[in-house]
Amino acid sequence: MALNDAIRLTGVRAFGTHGVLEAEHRQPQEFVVDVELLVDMERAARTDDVSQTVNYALVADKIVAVIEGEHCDLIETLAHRILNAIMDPRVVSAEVVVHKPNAPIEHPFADVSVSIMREGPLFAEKQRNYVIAIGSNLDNPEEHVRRAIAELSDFGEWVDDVSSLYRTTPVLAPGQDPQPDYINAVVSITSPTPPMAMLEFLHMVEEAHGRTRTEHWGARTLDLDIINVSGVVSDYPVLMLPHPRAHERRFVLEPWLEIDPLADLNGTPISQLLADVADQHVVKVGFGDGN
Ligand code: PH2
Ligand code: MG
Ligand code: MG
Repeated sequence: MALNDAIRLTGVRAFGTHGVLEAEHRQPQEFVVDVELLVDMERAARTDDVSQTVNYALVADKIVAVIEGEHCDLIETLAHRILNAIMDPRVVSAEVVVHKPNAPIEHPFADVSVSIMREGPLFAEKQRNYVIAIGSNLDNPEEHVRRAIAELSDFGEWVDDVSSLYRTTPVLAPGQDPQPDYINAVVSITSPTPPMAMLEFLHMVEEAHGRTRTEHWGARTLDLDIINVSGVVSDYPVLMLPHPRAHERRFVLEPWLEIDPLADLNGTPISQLLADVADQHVVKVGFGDGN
């Protein structure tokens, strides 16, 4: 990951009524904002696609909307509002500087500003609960699934719970060629690893199992999908959270329910979601820990 790539947008100017003094509430004055967004640009550069990065024109729109919006007394508050407005799942970290060049200061001065910095929601290091779905339907699938579970702990991830293994009928796209049955399981992990780093790590484990990506939803030796991360919501195409198809997959919901009977997806209990997918075929074949 190229976590130090940066977008800098400086000198965004607009008028607002922010300030402690009564006169400032009535008479708009100028605020100037600089932002620095660390955004991994590798994918955007490779695809030349603006949706893979942060669109700076939209960032400027959001900054101006906050400056022209609801009054606050402090530029500290303004900086926080701007930071919240421009935060995006793609942002590794963001710095916001708010200048108030005509602040009511009774002495000659050049500038006054505040700056704040935050890590982005998918990059911040804090303890999180990961729900990870495991699947395999090639070259001794049970073995791939059991080994993958062991490897997560070997690499230092704290695996809290492991479901049974389930033999499941492939859920395929219309017209897709038939595939062998899958072995699926779900594990829960508590980890300080940020979601984007976890995604890279899981891809590395998939690759070590000889995973190749030729066909969409093709048969595979190992698939490790992040289903849920402490309820974090992301519409970043590289890592959508919670997993956008989990709610309609019995092969995910049933093992997950086994290890967390109270789990929900976007507020709907998974026990309830399971009722709608009862026609999909899954059968328990054993425990992930080998017992
Ligand atoms: N994974 C898919 C597509 N279909 N079907 C089953 N039963 N199990 C899977 O893990 C699975 C699938 C794409 O990841
Ligand atoms: Mg998958
Ligand atoms: Mg996958």
